[in-house]
Amino acid sequence: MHWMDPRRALDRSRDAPNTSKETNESFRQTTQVEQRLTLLAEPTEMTSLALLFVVPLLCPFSDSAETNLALNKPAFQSSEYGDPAVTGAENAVDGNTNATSCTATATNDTNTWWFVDLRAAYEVTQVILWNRANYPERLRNLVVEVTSFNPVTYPAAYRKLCSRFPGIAGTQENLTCDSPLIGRFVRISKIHVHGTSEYLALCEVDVRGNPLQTVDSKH
Ligand SMILES: [Ca+2]
Repeated sequence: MHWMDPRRALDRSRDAPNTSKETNESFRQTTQVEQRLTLLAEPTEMTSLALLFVVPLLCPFSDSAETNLALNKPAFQSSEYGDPAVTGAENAVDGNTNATSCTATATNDTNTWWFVDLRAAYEVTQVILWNRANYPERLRNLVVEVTSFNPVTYPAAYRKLCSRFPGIAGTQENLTCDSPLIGRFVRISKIHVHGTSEYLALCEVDVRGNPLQTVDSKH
């Protein structure tokens, strides 16, 4: 009795020309199974890779652009015209675009602004403004900016320009950012001519964009 390397024994059994009919049939079936497994393995691996890297990137983006990111988020303004319950900053994020639900700053405010905290960083692409039909001049000569820093806590922090709107806003103005901007806060300010006092009034602010994504190969 002598020792034989198992790998050589397997090779010899596959190559043996005079094995029994039963052995040949078993070998043929084993080979067919191996071939089928090989054929199945390639598309299965490719499909898995596609699910890992493509699906997580595409699905959230396609839905998010249809969502108003500002809806019911915390909002603030430079001053109060009167009772905040009537003309407060949150009136611009309550989902009501009518003139019955608008903001207003104080009479003597010469540096008016309003901003919403989206509560997370987004890639902001568009800001839609709704103006009131009566006193439309209260929404004019506007600057729309996006920043990662709270404009009250860090008033000197860098703000990225989304869009400028000269003149009086119509009932609805769709302002598309010159390029998508990443940030958590969307700020709207009014350019006051020679420091004059003007109200800033917004009936609704609708912010569109995409959540920030990180590639996660585990999902
Ligand atoms: Ca409103």
